[in-house]
Amino acid sequence: MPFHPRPRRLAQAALTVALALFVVACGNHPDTIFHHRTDFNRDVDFLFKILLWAGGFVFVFVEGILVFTMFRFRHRPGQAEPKHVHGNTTLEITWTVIPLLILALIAIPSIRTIFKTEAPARPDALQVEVIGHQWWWEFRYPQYKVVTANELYLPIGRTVNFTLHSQDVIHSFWVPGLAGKRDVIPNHTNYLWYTPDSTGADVYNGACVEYCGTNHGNMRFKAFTVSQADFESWAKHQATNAIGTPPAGAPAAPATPTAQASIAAVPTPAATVTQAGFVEYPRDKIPAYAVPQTPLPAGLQFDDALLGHGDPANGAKLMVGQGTCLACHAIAGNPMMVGVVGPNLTHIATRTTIGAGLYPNDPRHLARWIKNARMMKPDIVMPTLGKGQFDPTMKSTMTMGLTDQQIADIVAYLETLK
Ligand code: HEC
Ligand SMILES: [Cu+2]
Repeated sequence: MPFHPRPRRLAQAALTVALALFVVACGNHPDTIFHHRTDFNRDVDFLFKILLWAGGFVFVFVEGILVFTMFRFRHRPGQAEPKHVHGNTTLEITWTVIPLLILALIAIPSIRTIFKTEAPARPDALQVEVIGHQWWWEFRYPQYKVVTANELYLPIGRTVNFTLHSQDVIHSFWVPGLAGKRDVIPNHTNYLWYTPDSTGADVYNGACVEYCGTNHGNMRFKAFTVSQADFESWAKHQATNAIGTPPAGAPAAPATPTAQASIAAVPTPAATVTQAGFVEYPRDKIPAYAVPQTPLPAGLQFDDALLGHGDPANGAKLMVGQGTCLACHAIAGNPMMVGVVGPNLTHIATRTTIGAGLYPNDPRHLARWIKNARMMKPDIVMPTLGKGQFDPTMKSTMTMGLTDQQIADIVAYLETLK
């Protein structure tokens, strides 16, 4: 039987697919760029609409003339060949001037928006340094002396000026719900500023959008927009040391303790004192779209019964000892923990995710992360540390390594770093 393509059926199917894509793309997805939650997105949206309408008008007009011509001047039986014409100055000027006007119409607001968004941020802006690492984000708030990772807090109504650097390769920084993307380039500083202005606190997903290696797709982050008061409170808290904060009334720790003395003084979980009210975005208010759903790798076992009974004091010791965590991680207040290779862990317990937005930050995930981070996120710098674990990057088995009990102790300690 010969094959008869059915153009009408095909056209119907194509239209359905196109409509479905349109609905998905323009729907109210939380990560859509069509949110108007910053001056930046509003300006870009204004441009987008001008382009859409101007382009739409040109399309309908040109196609209309085309279709009209096709029917009106089609060949009819017995018709003589029409007259051939060459050159028509009026027509040519007209069809040069009209596109010129359309381009001018587009260019003026485009250039205005480019100049506006490329201009330096207002001097009183909140400064946030963004440092891209393979494959996580470092965030620094120099005005508040805060260093954190993978989770941004932004005050509503205050302009934030991002200074973008990369530690290694080219990344790109994007929170679609808040503003456009901007490249994060080594040995070069880029800037991006905008003012979150949503009426309520909100959570946004961010991601790296410039291919940067194996885990490019696992280089995510979150942005929490909160009230200015909550932001101040959060920042004040983040600037404190979660460890060794003297309980109310206790004498302050010596300004420059010797390394040995401070390790001994480290594990005082009960002493985590929070003067500030707002410490983190309430976890029960985080919408589902901002909670990571990455499944745990099959074959990575951990004795979960140990969790919740770990010894934080021993965990703190392991981190600067056998665990080797000190080589890469910093915990403010512990002079031994000053590593800069990995994320700052000073207030790790106030973050909702680990591994750059890949997993929820809870004891189950933390324990497995410490046991075999490279199974959780391939080829990262953080080594496989669990005893007897196979390191998929080194292709070797850890004979020394940490036992589940030791890992449970470390988790217990990390959980105190509120
Ligand atoms: C050789 C360096 C290195 C060592 C040693 C190391 N880490 Fe890491 N760690 C990293 C890097 C790099 C990351 C970020 C990985 C990523 O998300 O791509 C990380 C991520 C983490 C995270 C998640 C942080 C976040 O905000 O996402 C935790 C928790 C963590 N490490 C704990 C530990 C503990 C506990 C130890 C010691 C038992 C340890 N690490 C040893 C390099 C290291
Ligand atoms: Cu990246």
